Amino acid sequence: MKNYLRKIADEKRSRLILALDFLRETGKAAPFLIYSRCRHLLDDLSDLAVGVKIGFPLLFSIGLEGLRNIIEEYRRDFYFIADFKLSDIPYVVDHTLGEIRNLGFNGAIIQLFPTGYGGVVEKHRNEGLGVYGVVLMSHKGGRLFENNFLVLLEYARGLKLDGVIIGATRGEYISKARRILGEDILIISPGVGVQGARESSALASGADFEIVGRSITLSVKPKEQAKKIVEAQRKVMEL
Ligand code: NUP
Repeated sequence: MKNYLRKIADEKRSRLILALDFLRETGKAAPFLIYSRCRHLLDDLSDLAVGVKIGFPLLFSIGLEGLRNIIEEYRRDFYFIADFKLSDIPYVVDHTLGEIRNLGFNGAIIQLFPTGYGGVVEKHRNEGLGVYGVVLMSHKGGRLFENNFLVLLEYARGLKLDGVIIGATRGEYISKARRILGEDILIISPGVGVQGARESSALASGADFEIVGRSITLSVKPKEQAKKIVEAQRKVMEL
């Protein structure tokens, strides 16, 4: 499934994944208005963003049917990643990944620290769902992740995940992970913009994709913001 992500990335000459969490109207406007703002944003970014990452904020804004419709309408333009921070017993994660695939998502992010996910990951990867594991979060104070960085990374490698999540704010860890993982497993980095990492800095450290949310979605000029980020990425990656 990650081949589809790579294909779109090459076509668009971009490494930008949009975190579609909050819009300027979130919490103030009716679901149908948020839904229509999402569509406008995705239309605006269709040449710039490669993927769209969706989690609880958008689910609570537009509901499951809203998500299903957005994915159905834009599945030819974007790679859709579900980010529901799964960290339950394998049975429940297995069920949830199945529902995520039924909704039309191309990939899903799971937490790795519960471990015990070998069979579940293999099953869903075989059925065509990309699985990405959190190795090091982007926020300050993720001390337990830091202390267990190498253990989580080795676990991710053993699971043959499609990719790992390492915060863009943690450039030195991205470089370390790249050296250990080689080229087979993608490194996807959130934390660009509002959380402090500069656009393209994660790519320069060795990441494959950057996840950007609020600095685009809350901007009054989202397309210009996205363009600025993608142009910086093109320079670093010589796209
Ligand atoms: O370590 C992580 N940091 C992080 O910000 C793992 C994540 N999945 N995210 C997600 O990336 C977070 O849930 C949000 O959807 C996005 C970053 O958004 P923003 O800070 O650019 O608005």
